[in-house]
Amino acid sequence: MTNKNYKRYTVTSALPYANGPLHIGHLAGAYLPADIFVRHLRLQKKDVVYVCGSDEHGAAITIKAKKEGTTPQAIIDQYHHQIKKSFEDFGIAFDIYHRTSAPIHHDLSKEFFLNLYEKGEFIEKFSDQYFDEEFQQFLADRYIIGTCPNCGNDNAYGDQCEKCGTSLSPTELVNPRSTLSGNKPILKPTKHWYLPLDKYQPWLEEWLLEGKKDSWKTNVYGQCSSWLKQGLQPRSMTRDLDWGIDVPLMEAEGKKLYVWLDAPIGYISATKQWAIDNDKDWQLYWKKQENEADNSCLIHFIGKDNIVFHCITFPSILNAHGDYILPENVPANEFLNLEGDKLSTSRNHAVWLHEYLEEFPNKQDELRYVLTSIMPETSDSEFTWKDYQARVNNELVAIFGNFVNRVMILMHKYFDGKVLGGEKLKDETLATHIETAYADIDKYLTDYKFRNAIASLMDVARLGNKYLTEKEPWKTFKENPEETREVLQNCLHIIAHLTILSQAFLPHSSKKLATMLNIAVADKSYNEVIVFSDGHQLNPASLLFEKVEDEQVERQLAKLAVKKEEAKAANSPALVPAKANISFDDFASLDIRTGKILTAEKVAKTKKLLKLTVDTGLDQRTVVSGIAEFFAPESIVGQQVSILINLEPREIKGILSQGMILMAENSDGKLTFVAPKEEFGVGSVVR
Ligand code: B3M
Ligand code: ZN
Repeated sequence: MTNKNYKRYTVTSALPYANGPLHIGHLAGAYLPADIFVRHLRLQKKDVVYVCGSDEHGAAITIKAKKEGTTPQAIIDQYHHQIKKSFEDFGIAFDIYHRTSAPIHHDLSKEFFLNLYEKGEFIEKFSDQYFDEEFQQFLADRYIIGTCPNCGNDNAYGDQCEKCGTSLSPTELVNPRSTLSGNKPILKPTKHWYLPLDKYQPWLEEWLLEGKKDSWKTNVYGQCSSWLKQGLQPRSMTRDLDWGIDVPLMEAEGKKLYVWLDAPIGYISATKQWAIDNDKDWQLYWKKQENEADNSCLIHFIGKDNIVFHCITFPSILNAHGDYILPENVPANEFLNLEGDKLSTSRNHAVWLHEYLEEFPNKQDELRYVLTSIMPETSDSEFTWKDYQARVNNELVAIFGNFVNRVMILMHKYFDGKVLGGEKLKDETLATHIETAYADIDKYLTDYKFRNAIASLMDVARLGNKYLTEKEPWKTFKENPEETREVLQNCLHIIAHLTILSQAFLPHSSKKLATMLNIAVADKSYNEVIVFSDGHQLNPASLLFEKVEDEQVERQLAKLAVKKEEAKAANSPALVPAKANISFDDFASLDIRTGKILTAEKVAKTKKLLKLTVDTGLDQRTVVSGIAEFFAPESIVGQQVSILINLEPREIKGILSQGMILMAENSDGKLTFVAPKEEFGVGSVVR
């Protein structure tokens, strides 16, 4: 990795849309890895700024507002605060959590647009865009869905297929439909400003394909190179929308900046705001410095659906602007699944962070631990509650917690919790192991291998637990209390190292450890050895981690099952509303009989119609019925039916139809005969 020699770091996590709460997939994807990475840098005393914020523009917001019958402003206010709180609760240590509705962000985004505009970078063109006639609205991005021409996903958006990651323009969708009316949209001309990605392609090939071959993760590099192979197209940077940042041109009244133009600029405006609040110079973190060696190292943590925007579009914009540094790395994660199924906000198949904390109060680190251990670093991975339970119980509780607890209890039992002074571990093997752990964790984190890194942390706890079990200091105390003390103090040193090492991964637990050890550990860097003074008094032992019981797992599984049922009910097409009441006489006037189909044939030149001869008991009559798409003529000869025989005869396609066959239609549009179940004979009255 080339990250090592930088003086300064600018780390970003994807700005979540402020249109819903956060779930475990968000945390595992773009926030937990970044947080660990940043904490690790800070522990090395590096100069780092870590920024994030709510993405408050784009169709994601307006669609949500429409769905809830409220305003975009109300939506972003609600979710911005909820999301911010979840991040705080889980210890995601941003230097600032900003929002893209802030004026400073609007200003900077307009400045970027104008900078490129004045350089003549944009292609201005009128083109035909989809328009919903019923709603009198152009259909940008998520307002239009259709089939992805690349992977066949039926629900690809107008700007991107989230299944295969390809960036699209609406006219590339097969079978486009409006998400407003469901109708097929029409094409209408409108003017927009396009970023000429095709023109930047040669530069991207050099900067990315050649420059990042060895340093970027293969899942990220692979996606980028496949897009570049396909050849890039100009992308419109403006939209016909009424929510977002105004395009700062007179002739563009009513148009807004594309959300994927402004959102990544949100990283920069957040840094600007942070700099104002903290008396810093934001330009050190974003602008090219006179001496290249002084440039900050820019790293974007994201989920895989955001790769194209962070690896192709945003770098192209930064490069076209010219004053800005480019990302050194974009360590995107793949997706996390839940109990064998994709996480889904719309189907409510998720573990929401705020709900988790209601059920597992103060157990942030347990979730951080499990999610880091199964992080979808190179391929999709799977969260299950059983696995959560197993990792908490067998690793955090049985190894880490158990080790710490036994040492603390024995220290109090034998030595009143008083430590003798002395700096070091008096066991060479242990010391070497621990030194290796520091080096391994550093190497893994530099390579964005979070799973390996947290396994190395757990190995230190495992080492201590094993050492304690082998030495059995409780057996030596009577005859050789010196030895007991030495073993336990060695263990205390291991706990001190665990306290430092777990700061990046399990910050809440690290604090608990520090409290037990009675040491101030906040902001301890890796290089600071914890030294106990002579007679240092330990605090009483407290439980570091608690077992997850079977009932808790079952409750979570049951909860998911309920959500699944609710979502099914909510997402199933609405039932046809009830009709107005009729009188009994109205009903009695209907003459419905049992009958039997004698012959059936297709009505020429129609798709839907069958000509039937029906025995009603009273007569044999002709009925034209619209069921040809569901039943082959030969398959229904002999079928019992209910037939309304006193319906006014009607001529259909030149055939006189005398009556109506009763059919039921379900929400899938499937038809079935409403008829006696047993052989019943014709002519019976239905009432
Ligand atoms: N809000 C998309 C997302 O939440 C988008 C990320 C912006 S990062 C600049 O997936
Ligand atoms: Zn696709």
